[in-house]
Amino acid sequence: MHVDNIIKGVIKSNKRHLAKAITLVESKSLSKREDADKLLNSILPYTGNSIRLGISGVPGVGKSTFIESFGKFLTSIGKKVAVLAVDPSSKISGGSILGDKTRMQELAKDHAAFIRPSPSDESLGGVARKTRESMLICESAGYDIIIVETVGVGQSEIEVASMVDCFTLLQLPGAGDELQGIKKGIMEISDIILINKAEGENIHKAQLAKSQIENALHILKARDDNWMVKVLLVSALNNEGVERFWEVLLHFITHMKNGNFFRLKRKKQSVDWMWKLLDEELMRIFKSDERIKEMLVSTEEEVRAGHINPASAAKTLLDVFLKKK
Ligand SMILES: Nc1nc2c(ncn2[C@@H]2O[C@H](COP(=O)(O)OP(=O)(O)O)[C@@H](O)[C@H]2O)c(=O)[nH]1
Ligand SMILES: [Mg+2]
Repeated sequence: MHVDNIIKGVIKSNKRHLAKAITLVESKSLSKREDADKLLNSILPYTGNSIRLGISGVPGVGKSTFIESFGKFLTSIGKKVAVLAVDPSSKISGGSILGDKTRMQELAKDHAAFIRPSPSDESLGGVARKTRESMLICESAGYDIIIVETVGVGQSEIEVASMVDCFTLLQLPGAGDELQGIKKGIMEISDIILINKAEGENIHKAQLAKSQIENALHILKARDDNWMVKVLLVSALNNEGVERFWEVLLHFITHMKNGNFFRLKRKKQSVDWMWKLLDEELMRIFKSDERIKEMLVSTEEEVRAGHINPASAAKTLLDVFLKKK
């Protein structure tokens, strides 16, 4: 299919074209990349109008179940929802725990929903880039809410937090988790915290977790945007707390827009992204330079052996790269 047709289809919100457009930006071929860039430039005027929501948490906490429940709620009130996954594990497992569609079967059947699993065979950096681009494509196709699901292990949630308007963390009821969250610095980047599986005999534990987390949040330093992080109890399985989450999410967005933080955050994210791409590309060019390739192994070895200090090794490599030597 010609890229111009794909563009037209995406803007008309045709799901088949949307899927093709995402496949295009996911492609590794350089010739496809030109088409992908053309597509991204063409759709740019149609982007920026949705709510970008990140959902994170440890495997098994109930992210997919929650997204399905929340997604169905959203379509029931007339919203269009797109779900994308950032799943660094898909590279290893070949299949994706996040893209596990069996958990979103209902939502997948919904005409107003679009679900796309994480591209497999990719580094985290690659997945993050593709997810950002896919997010923009879904926006231009008129999706009101874009949900990015990521597994709560290490760097992937930082990546996702830096591409969304609202970062929501799912926690399990019970002690320990909340403290772990603080240690890893996830609390600092979370705008809303949901304690999932808060039903039946879990309720008491969930309430305890809620107050522990709230106490922990008080200790964190005040945020630049003055938002007070909300902690809610939900049961994704029983569709409980989903509507309340929507209210809080809207409240958060309004808060951010009123204080002019919303635009600032997105602008900062765009500029940060540009720098990130520049960093990556410069590094790629550096490492693929013939003379650098020749020197790299031996230079590393000399640094390791303590024969040259790291600073002068770096300087020599740069000088060679910049053809000063
Ligand atoms: N009891 C209970 N189980 C849940 C709830 N949400 C999810 N689960 C279960 O927890 C397991 C993991 O859910 P899943 O959505 O795949 O978690 P993910 O790995 O975070 O995406 C599944 O067996 C779900 O049925 C909930 O609110 N209550
Ligand atoms: Mg999942």
